[in-house]
Amino acid sequence: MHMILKSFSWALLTLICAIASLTAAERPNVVIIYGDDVGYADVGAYGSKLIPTPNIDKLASEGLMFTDGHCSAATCTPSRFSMLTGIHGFRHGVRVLAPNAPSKITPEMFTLPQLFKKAGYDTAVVGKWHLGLGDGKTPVDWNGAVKPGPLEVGFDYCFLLPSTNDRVPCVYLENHHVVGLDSKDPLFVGQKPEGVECTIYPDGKMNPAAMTYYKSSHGHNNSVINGIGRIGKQFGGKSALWDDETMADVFVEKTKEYLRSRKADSPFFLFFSSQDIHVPRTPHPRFQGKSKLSYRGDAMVQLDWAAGEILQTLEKEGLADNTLVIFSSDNGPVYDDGYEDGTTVRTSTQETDRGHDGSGPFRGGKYQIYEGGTRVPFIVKWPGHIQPGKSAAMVSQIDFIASFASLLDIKLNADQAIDSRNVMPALLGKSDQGHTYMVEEANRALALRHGPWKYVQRFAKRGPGGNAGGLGGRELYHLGSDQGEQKNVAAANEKQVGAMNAILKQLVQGKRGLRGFAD
Ligand code: NG6
Ligand code: CA
Repeated sequence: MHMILKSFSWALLTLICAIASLTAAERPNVVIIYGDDVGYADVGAYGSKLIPTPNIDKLASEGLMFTDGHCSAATCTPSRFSMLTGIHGFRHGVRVLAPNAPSKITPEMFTLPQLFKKAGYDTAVVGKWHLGLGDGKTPVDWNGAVKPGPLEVGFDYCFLLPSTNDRVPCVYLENHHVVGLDSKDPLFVGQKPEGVECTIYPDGKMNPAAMTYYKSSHGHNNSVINGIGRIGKQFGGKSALWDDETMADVFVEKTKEYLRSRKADSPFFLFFSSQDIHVPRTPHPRFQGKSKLSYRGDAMVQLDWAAGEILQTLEKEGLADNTLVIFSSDNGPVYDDGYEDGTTVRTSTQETDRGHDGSGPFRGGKYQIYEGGTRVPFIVKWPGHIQPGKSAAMVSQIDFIASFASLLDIKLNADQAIDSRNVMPALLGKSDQGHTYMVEEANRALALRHGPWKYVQRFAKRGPGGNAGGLGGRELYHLGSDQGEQKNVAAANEKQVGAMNAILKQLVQGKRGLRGFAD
């Protein structure tokens, strides 16, 4: 009897363990650590020699490092929009947003955090948003509840840099409210109602001397806040101003608080969206001089530190074993991007940061349709589930929704996340096959990757998502033999150009999205 009981309880225990591990395996925590303007070769593991990134390198050595991993566009807003909705930005005319822009994600769209919520996850975003706030019908009330925003599109918690660090308002937003706002100094963005008294910041155009941190070379010269000229006008909200040099510390601390409050049996999705290494680059003094470059390299050291803090916190809290971590970026590298921070060094043939080329072997960077614009560091780690190594599979962040839907066994409707396709086998390293075709977006240009070929179509005015996109020139590159996109072979391969043009047209005009086509 005793023996029977013993073996029965053993069997029961095994069963419970099996269910528990099955549940854990089916529902890992998911953390996306997202850099801003981090290029392919800004990470040591991807070739950077002058910027130490030991924490991201360790992640790369413990996970799967993609060498053909992409964000969907060469700028922030469309990339983030695509990652969170699984829809290409050009379908909704998504471009870099102004400080006061309304939410680009609208209530009828299905989002990545909503997918996780369907699977019982808690969801959070900490850091840069830049996807717009408010419904566009009534102006956002920065002194009241700022919404709709992340909480209305699937996140349970948010702590945000509302737009970009070079745009106003220079305040943090926690859930619906600006942090540390004093009602006696109300906050306005764009313009101030007449008769209301609040702090007036220097205007960079009239008062360039106010830009004491560094000068703006172009564009960034509206409100000067913390000695830095910004895009857009802010009035009031002085008590709520962020401190640029401690922004990384603040985001890391908020993230740690979030991770410490997690329970082992309840999965979570965390989107850590760093402002590094976007301009104005303002690394904390303890990181200044830590790379062999200038502000840009030091900001990357700061991002690596932040990634390390998050990864160590996962370890300390006992969460690491069941957490799938992704490290990537929203677009390729840029050097001088509007501030005289001394980053850009120009030679007659190249623009780099003291010889450091953040796109590595690829051409171009941020804003551009060449590979450097969207081919970014892309690392996925999930202990026990992903064999460490490298993968050449072509994958994109736009596929996260369909891929996690497959992992979590959730069915997407045909009209949800229409451009997102399941590449989970590639993300887990179970297959070395990524997509056979993929669309890349940049300013006034689209590209189609297909096998070894890349076809680029430029538009005279706006992209096809806007109106009247007149046709510009066509380019064709054979990435198999010319990964640096140096030789446009369109003229010699008219048939290939025609075929790819036809596919791209179908993909762009088709209402069923990329998922509606056989891969
Ligand atoms: C550009 C800004 C640039 C940056 C970019 C958006 C100027 C001259 N340049 O318009 O500094 O803010 O928009 O970057 O204003 S992104 O990473 O958010 O897409
Ligand atoms: Ca960016």
